[in-house]
Amino acid sequence: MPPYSPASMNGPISEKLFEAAKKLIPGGVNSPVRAFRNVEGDPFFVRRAKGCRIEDVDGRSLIDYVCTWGPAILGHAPTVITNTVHQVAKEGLSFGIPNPSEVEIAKIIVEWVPSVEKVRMVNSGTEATMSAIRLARGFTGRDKIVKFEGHYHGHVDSLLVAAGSGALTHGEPDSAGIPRSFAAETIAVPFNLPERIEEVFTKFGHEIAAIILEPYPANAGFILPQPGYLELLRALTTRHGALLIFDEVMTGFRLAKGGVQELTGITPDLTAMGKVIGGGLPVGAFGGRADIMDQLAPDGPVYQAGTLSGNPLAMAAGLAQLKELEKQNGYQRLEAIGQRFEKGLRGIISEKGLPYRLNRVGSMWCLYFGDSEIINVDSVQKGDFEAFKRFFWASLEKGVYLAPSPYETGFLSLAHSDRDIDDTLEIFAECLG
Ligand code: KE4
Repeated sequence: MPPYSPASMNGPISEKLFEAAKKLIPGGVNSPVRAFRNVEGDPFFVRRAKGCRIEDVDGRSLIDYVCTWGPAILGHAPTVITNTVHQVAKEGLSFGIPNPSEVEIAKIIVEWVPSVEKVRMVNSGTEATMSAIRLARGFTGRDKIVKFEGHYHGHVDSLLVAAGSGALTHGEPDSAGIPRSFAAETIAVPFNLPERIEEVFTKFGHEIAAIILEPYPANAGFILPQPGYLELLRALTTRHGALLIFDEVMTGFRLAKGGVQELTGITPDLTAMGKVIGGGLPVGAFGGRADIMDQLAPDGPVYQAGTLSGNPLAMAAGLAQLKELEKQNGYQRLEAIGQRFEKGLRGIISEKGLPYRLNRVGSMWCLYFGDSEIINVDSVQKGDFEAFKRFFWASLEKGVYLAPSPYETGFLSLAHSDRDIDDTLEIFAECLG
């Protein structure tokens, strides 16, 4: 087993920057998962990124499988987006007044996502899920929200209960600073256990405003719903007059034009979106049934707002990305890239007789260092995190950047060529087992 190295591998400029950053920014980072705490090292700093590669400030070039946590589906800094942003920026950066690109992106989202009849743009995935649950509470007049352990919906007070992603990393599933009264209105249950969610609805059905979930949970690795489970959630919410909210901030526009709801044919009442629709700029969105969305101000009583919501630059970047995905037949090509990656990695695992599991759908994947069936975050936590850490550092040392946590999903982009995938698999063969 190659020993894993602490971040002594970071170059001198990264080290200096991190020392300075820690004096100015909490933990030296603007988002906790970037702090490399789950791999017990220090983060490096990036100077530039292009295609499937990132270059750190000390000149080290890495093949990137994090893709800025999902948005870089075409790869980093695609010319079609950077050229568009340059052009549009000359006309203005933000107006705070309606602009044509807001209508254009809303049209595409409504066309692509089966359940969305109306959509509102915001500036992050967190804003999207926060607004969606407020809207669900306003529409139903109920207070309780049901979520699943290990599902992460951004840092929303009501949803940082038994959360995934960075919250798991810091071993504080429930964040400090959340009033007990807030957490009391959130019911967290294990995913993929039908009897548990049925119990909740038997007990609280008439008080539940909505279930919110990641339909393919991607903040505790990458988990798939058991057959019939999403259908059960749809039936329970319909029967009890609660709403079904799909958090597709990660999966939306990544796994298909219409995300998981297109792949599964399950129609939620509301959908939270983000990442890919921003083309790398800050964007989120939430949308769904018109009768629900019309409850939003200024037409309805549910208030929601944002200075930079729908700003022309972010809309232009998102539009350029979505149109290019369609033009390049992106989802089909991503599936082919995913198949090459999966076939190669499965070959390595079986050749070495490693007790590991690999989940992949399209361009999202996760390698689990353990052989228990992965049905929810409890099964993920049984994994061998030491083996993950060794793999992370060994891969980084050889030029492959993976998410610095076993709770995160890996991504592929249209910029990952056959050569990049084959080079990566060669490195994985050296670093695994
Ligand atoms: P943002 O507020 O970070 O834009 O989106 C929150 C969010 C909501 N819903 C889902 C399913 C998400 O995955 C996210 C954010 N994803 C994490 C990655 N696991 C972002 C990385 C980070 O926190 O820095």
